[in-house]
Amino acid sequence: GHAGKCIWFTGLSGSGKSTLANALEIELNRRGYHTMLLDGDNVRHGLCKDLGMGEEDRGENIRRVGEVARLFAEAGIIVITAFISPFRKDRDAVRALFDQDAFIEVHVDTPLDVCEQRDPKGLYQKAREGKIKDFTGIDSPYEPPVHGEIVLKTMSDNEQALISKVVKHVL
Ligand code: GGZ
Repeated sequence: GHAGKCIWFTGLSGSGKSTLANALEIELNRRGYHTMLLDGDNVRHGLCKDLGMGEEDRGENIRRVGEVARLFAEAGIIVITAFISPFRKDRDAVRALFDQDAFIEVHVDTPLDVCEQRDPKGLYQKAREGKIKDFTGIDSPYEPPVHGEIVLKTMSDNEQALISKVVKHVL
């Protein structure tokens, strides 16, 4: 067995968090590690379906995810999470649940204008039109990590290079 950990991806909508989290999970599984991937798709429709996108609800979303991540990590699983988690205080509160080397904060650092250009779900456009309120980067803040373990520059490195950067730090 190995010590469980939490690899916490944070970044804007459309930054590439989910793509990278998925690729990381595949790579860790290939190496024989047990993983659990938590993201909006499997959390916001279930565990957190009562929560919205205001600051307080986002805080509660991140708190619940953090507690679930700790439970899985205690069972020796490598937990990978992919949430915007825009508020530093919420990420720091999750960090405090883990031993120092068991929480790895990964900033998926893609510029807002690039995320907005990609706009895979048309959400930025809707936010600009005022059809979605409290949209991160538009009318709700994103506070980048200041003491995060890893920064991934998706504009300058390919996916393989980004994943191996995380793998080296985790194993
Ligand atoms: C940001 C929003 C919003 C608002 C809906 N602001 O890129 P996506 O679409 O697939 O992922 C985003 C997801 C954000 O959920 P999280 O649980 O990651 O947020 S947080 O960590 O802040 O709790 C986006 C979509 O939901 N989405 N409304 N207002 N993103």
